[in-house]
Formats: sequence, structure tokens, C-alpha cells
Amino acid sequence: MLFEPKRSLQIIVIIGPAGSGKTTLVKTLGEWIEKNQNINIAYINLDPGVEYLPYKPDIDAREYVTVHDVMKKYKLGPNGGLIKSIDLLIKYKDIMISRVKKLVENIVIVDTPGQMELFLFREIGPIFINSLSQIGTTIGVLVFDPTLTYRPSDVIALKLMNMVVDFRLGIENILVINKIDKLKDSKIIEMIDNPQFLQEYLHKEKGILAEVAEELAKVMDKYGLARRIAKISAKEGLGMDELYDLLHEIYCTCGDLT
Ligand SMILES: Nc1nc2c(ncn2[C@@H]2O[C@H](COP(=O)(O)OP(=O)(O)O)[C@@H](O)[C@H]2O)c(=O)[nH]1
Ligand SMILES: [Mg+2]
Repeated sequence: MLFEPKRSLQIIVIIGPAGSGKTTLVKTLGEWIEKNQNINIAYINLDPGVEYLPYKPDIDAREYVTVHDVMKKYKLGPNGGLIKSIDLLIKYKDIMISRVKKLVENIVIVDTPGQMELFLFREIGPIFINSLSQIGTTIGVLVFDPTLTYRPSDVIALKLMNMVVDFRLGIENILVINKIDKLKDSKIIEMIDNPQFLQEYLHKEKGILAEVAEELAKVMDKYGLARRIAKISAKEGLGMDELYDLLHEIYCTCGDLT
């Protein structure tokens, strides 16, 4: 055969601040897809610092680098150890990517380091995402914990963070509001979901920052940046259907399903 048929591989990269629920979501989403869509999932862990994983990774950064060993070897504390580990991991990118190519599963879920800023603002995130994008349709899932969001301008901060991830990683991202089982104030969800509702609330806030936030909300609305938001509970398995539908929609638009 002259041309090998292109494999239709979907790579879902779970990104988000420390403690937002990335690792929990990797497990819950993976199990949900396996059970409800009857598709086998491969798991990749890119967090060299994690002690316990609730899923079994097919490829694990800790096979190459662990924060524990790096701290000892370079005489670093947890923070420096994590940064050094993330940077060291880049050396193993090619070998890890060649293993991803050999996976037989058609959906791969990638867990990322606990601290989102390390994945985003050091080389590792863009380098891995770029390589993954060359072998499959790569979609980001940006996980947020809304229990720390109180004001309308917090909602803007959250959406801006979504844009930072878009710009930095250059892939489509779905914004996911996790821990809805803990959320007491439904106003926050309404503000996240409904641009007009958010505008009204922003209008009531005072000060220059509130004005900037209001203008930003208009820009986001204008360019359709207030899109693709799923509300889930990774812990209780809520909203997985909504998230899967969004993933599938993006996959069908930019993925190769022929
Ligand atoms: N209440 C609640 N807790 C959650 C949910 N998802 C994750 N958690 C908890 O949040 C903490 C951090 O989760 P983890 O998946 O390790 O976050 P990561 O640092 O982003 O990988 C753990 O104690 C989880 O049990 C959720 O949907 N609801
Ligand atoms: Mg984690």
C-alpha cells in the first residue's frame, strides 16, 4: 500500500490550576467514554510530581522523571524540584510521542502537571501540544473550580484565562466548570453561561476594572469567545455527556473522520 490510511486519533489534554480536578476528570471522563461510547481509552500522565493516580497510565512521565528524585539529586525544594522536573521531561518528549503513535486506542486522555502555569509558561506545554497535534486532533479541556469565583469580574478573569490558554497552546479549548456539586450560588453559572446576564452584573460593579471587564465581555461576546462551556462534577460523574458532546463537536469540525 502506497499510503497508509491516516489514523483518526483524538487527543484530549486536561489543563487547569492546581486542585481544579484534572486528575479526577481524566479518570471519570475516561471511564464514562469507555462505558457509554464503548471506545477504549489510553491514558498519559505528564505530571512528574503526582504521588497517586486513580487511573492506570499507559505512558507515565514518572517512568522518566520524578520530582522526588530530582529534589534529591539537585538539592531542591518541592517548588524548584517541580520546575526542574518539568524542564527535564522535555528531553523525553520524542520517546513519549513515539509511544503515543504506537497506542492502539483511538482516544487518548492526557493529564498535565498540577500547576497549570508550569505547563503553560515553560516550554513543556507548547512543545508537547505541538507534537501531539501532528499525530491526532488535539483538544484542550480547561478545568476550573468555580467555588473560588464570587464576583462578575471573576468570571471575566476565568474567561481571560481561557483565552491565555488558547493563545499559548494554539489549540481549541473547552472551558469546564468543575465541582458543580459544591457550588451553592447558581448566579455564577448563569454569568458564565449567559453573556447578557454577565453584562448586567458587570454594569453594577464600580471602578475602572469593572468598566474594563464590561468592555472585555462585549469583545468576547462579539467574537464568540464565550463559547463551549461544560458544567460538570468530576467527582460525582455529572455532565460527562455534555462534555463529550462538546468534544465530539470540535472533533467533527476539525478532526479527520473520513
Ligand atoms: N467536590 C468535588 N471535589 C472534586 C471534584 N473534582 C475533584 N475534586 C477534588 O479536588 C481535589 C483535587 O483534585 P485533583 O483531581 O487531584 O486535581 P488536580 O490537581 O487538578 O489534578 C481532590 O480532593 C478531589 O477529590 C468535584 O467535581 N467535586
Ligand atoms: Mg493532578
